[in-house]
Amino acid sequence: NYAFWGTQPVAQFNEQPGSTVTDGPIDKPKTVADVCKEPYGLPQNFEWVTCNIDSDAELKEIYELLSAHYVEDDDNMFRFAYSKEFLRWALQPPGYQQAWHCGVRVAASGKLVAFISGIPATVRVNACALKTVEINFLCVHKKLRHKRLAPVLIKEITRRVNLHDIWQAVYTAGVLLPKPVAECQYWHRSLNPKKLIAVGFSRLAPRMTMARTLKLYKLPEAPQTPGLRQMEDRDVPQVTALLASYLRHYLIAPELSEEEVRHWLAFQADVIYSYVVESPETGRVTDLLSFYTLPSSVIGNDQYDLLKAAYMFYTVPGATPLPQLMNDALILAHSTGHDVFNALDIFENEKILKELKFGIGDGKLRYYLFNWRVARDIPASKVGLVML
Ligand code: MYA
Ligand code: JJ1
Repeated sequence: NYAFWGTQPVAQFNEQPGSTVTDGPIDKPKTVADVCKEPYGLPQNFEWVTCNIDSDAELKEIYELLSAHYVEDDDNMFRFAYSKEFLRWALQPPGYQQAWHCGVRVAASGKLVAFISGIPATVRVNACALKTVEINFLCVHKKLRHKRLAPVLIKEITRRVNLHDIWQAVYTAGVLLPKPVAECQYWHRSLNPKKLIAVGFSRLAPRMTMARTLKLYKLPEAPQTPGLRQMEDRDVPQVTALLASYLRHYLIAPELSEEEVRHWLAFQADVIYSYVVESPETGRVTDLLSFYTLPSSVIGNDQYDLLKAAYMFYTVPGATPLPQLMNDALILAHSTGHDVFNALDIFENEKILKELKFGIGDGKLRYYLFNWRVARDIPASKVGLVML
């Protein structure tokens, strides 16, 4: 019973994948000439705007909308608090379109009350490299919820993307919609257990004291892999090749140009932390490790208002075993002030999360494709795409 999603070119729950189904588009083929040139109608008193991320004032408006109204956990204890610098990084990759930073304002006051964004990306799904848009940051002000504004935002961004002759999209959400191509599980590794317990993110395990808990999660001060250092611009060609050969093993993964690798993996404190292992013998880059910073507001706690979380981004084990590389990621995230390290059970993570003292979270992340059918669902361990 999905009044909106039942009308869209997405896989539906009732479809039984027969053995003859092959990957391909769901809609009949269209051209840019078929696309409506006028924006969708909004309810009276609202107007469309294209947001200019380069403007500090406009970026601040998006930041404030998301800080107060974006994704919360199931118990409404934490809400994602993407920083302004992070939003710039997330929304301005190579080839970004300003028209895909799409807002809704109240006409009279000019107040920004809704947002949706898309960025261009080539994503390979099974054997097909798709020119797609990655949709993210869909948000409607809490006072305007359940008025069917979200479907209008989705149809408008679809129109704006279709005008660029792009017909497929990728998106992730915590909620269940028709119909995930993959379902992934969040895992969490405590870095600052005392604070995590104080804010209700985690609990003292049965028969554990605070002292034993601190000892359990204690980490060395410095990374342990010889040759590990911050990634630099000169590493981009080798990192691009290393990533490409790694991502080939996954059924859904981005295809990244050197320019995109430079954008997504340039070290930027408090946004994206990226490190490489340079072989002391050959001087070649053998491994990559990266995580991004996404704090969450702590709702209604008088001791703390922000939880600083690191999220695993692209990590490629080459000469270094993955558990050792990930342990260095934990050490680096801790020493850069993060309280918790979050990861999904994608890539080869499932095998190593337990030994690194991750615990299972209460959140899931579903991956979706728009206007693309796949013959088979993709298991989490075959997902090689990280969305912010
Ligand atoms: S996921 C993050 C989404 N944001 C949040 O969760 C922030 C907090 N929540 C809100 O701001 C609102 O609750 C939102 C819904 C805006 C989510 N993705 O207006 P409504 C369907 C897709 O009355 P509201 C992210 O950013 C719902 O099933 N659809 O509801 C990726 C119902 O449809 P149906 C969703 O609560 C976004 C309809 O909306 C989501 O006021 C990818 C109700 O609308 C959701 N997360 O607003 C978007 N949540 O009747 C799709 C609810 O069928 C992109 N709904 O059940 C598709 C590709 C487009 C480009 C294509 C190019 C080719
Ligand atoms: O962060 C999440 N859950 C936490 C907090 C739970 C608070 C109560 N609901 C959690 N904590 C337990 C950790 C513990 C650490 C020590 C070891 C044992 C485990 O489980 C969850 C993920 O698990 N986060 C969310 O629910 C946020 C929303 C996730 C969907 C994201 C949608 C993104 C959309 C845009 O692309």
